[in-house]
Amino acid sequence: MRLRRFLAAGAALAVTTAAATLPPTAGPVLAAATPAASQTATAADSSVGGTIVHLFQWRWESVAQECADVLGPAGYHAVQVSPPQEHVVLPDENHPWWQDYQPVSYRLDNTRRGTRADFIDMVETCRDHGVQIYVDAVINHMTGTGSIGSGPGSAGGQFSKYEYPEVPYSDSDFSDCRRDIANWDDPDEVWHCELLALSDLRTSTAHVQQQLADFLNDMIAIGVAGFRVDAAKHMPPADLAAIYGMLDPVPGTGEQPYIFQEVIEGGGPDSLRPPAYAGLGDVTEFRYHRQVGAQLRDGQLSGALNALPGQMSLPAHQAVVFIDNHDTQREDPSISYQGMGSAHDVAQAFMLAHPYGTPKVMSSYPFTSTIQGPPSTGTAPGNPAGELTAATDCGSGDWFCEHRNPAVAGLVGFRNQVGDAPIADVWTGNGGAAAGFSRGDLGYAVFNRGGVLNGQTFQTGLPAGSYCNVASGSRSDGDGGCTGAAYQVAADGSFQANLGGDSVIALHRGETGSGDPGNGDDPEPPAGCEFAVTAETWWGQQVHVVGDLAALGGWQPANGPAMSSADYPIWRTEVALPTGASFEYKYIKRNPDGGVEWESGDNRSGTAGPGCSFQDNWRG
Ligand code: LM2
Ligand code: CA
Repeated sequence: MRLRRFLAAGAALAVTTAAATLPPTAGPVLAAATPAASQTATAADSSVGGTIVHLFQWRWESVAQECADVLGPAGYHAVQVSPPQEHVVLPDENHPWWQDYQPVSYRLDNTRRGTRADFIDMVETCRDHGVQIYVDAVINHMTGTGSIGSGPGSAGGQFSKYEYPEVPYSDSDFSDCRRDIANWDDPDEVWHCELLALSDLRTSTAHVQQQLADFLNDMIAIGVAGFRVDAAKHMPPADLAAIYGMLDPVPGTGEQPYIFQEVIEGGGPDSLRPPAYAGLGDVTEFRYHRQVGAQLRDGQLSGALNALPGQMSLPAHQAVVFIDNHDTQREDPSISYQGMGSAHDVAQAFMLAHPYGTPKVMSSYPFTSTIQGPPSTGTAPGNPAGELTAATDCGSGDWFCEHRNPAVAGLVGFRNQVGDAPIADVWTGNGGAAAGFSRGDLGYAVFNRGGVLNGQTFQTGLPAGSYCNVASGSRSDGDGGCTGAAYQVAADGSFQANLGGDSVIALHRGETGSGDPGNGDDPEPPAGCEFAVTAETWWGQQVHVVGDLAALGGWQPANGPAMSSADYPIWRTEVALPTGASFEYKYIKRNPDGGVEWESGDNRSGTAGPGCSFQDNWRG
């Protein structure tokens, strides 16, 4: 069900052919609450949406700047921003990020991400650059029982649990079941008891529905074009249908806001599963993270391809897909940028190139504790709102900015360029750790989570020519050359390449250009990096190097390259790593019985390049 234009402004630069194949601007939707209606595929609703990026916890000023500098030019369609309403303030827990998920009122006046004026400026600036704002809408509940039981909130509003005079809500506006959900298979409990002890709104009443619609319409009037509905699974579809039905069209486009609902698939009856909500708007497809994400993490590219779409719970046009989100990063950290680096980029790039679902790119900040708030220059209580650092300063180490990495940003443009062109020319290799496919005759992308693969030929549907690898650069405006590698596609549509470990090559018609060296060879062969560590061991122990690149075992002790003891007590090995890759690593001692001893302290870090050599001392 599509409510939005597929192409962001940045993609308008792209070359010709795709335009004809792109879906037209779809008309308004909603209202059709029956799943049956949504399963009738039409040309319009079989399309999937443009790329969303979740700028988790970014301040409004930084989002605005990013729309202008990065997101618009790269072709991102929308930004999911963190909840903007007044929330609890928790100095005792050092202002965790999840303060935002405990609303106190629906005022946008003062969160640590900025003021209402900043919010309005962000929406307008982004819109001017062709990027929409989607708000994370917390409408199932208000505050919880925790460190703070009463106000003031971030904008000064008074409250206590079940009493929120600013809205206003009072005791009778909350569900009768005043305890945590116990039976997750019982829809009545899941809908009407408390999630995490958060006061559960009686969303079936006219008063509550009106307050929620007023809150959402206030943001629509500002120009907000869509919503992630937080904890949608905890509200009956009928209540949601009533609320969505009260929403105004988005000014400017006249379309109804885009809605995607967070429904985490668990066990339980069909009424609690994603398809039950899909008639109302799109739905998060957690199987993508769980199944496709895990396979990409484990280097099973062919498995990831095979899972789509058959092993998903939703048809492509109703699913919002992601490799990780702000919750899974913390609760199920099996795949995220933290610790996975370039492997995570490969996974997000795969998601962008594949036509299944509306992709949501995660952009996050490093953390050592799961509750840690966003990077802030002030500390509580001296700076109670917590002054966030500028997220656009990606090099400072405060923010990861995954969405800027070439393999991610470049694949956003790829996705826009290929539109809904079908998958073709499927290739898998490297023992299933690499896979590639065409999107019609508009683009070709290949992904490798295994080791280096030299001199491979790939069959594409592209016309002969010289193409920029958009995963490593773009066409330079000055001389028509590529800023990264270029590949020559021959008259029969094939090209040859050396595929680095943990790497992506993506070619499309919108980014052609002559390349350096211009013959289709990867100009950056993998670098052989030497690792040497002085480490005393007992007889039978074996030293390995382990790190976040696939060639370093992806942090799996069993997969890290073994080192030679020929120069004992110096242990040595040489490992081929993707040139330019920054990585983290550590040494481990493996005992004959399989037990592992890690060296102490922080991860070590390095960058692969010509002559790379790392001389270290074991840290006991
Ligand atoms: C979501 N989707 O349905 C969000 O994606 C998720 O991040 C939210 O939880 C959750 N629903 C509620 O909106 C986060 C965070 C929780 C945190 C809540 C509320 O993951 O840890 O719960 O926000 O701030 C915290 C405490 C919890 C306590 C609760 C109420 O961790 O132990 O429950 O506050 O005080 C007693
Ligand atoms: Ca509820």
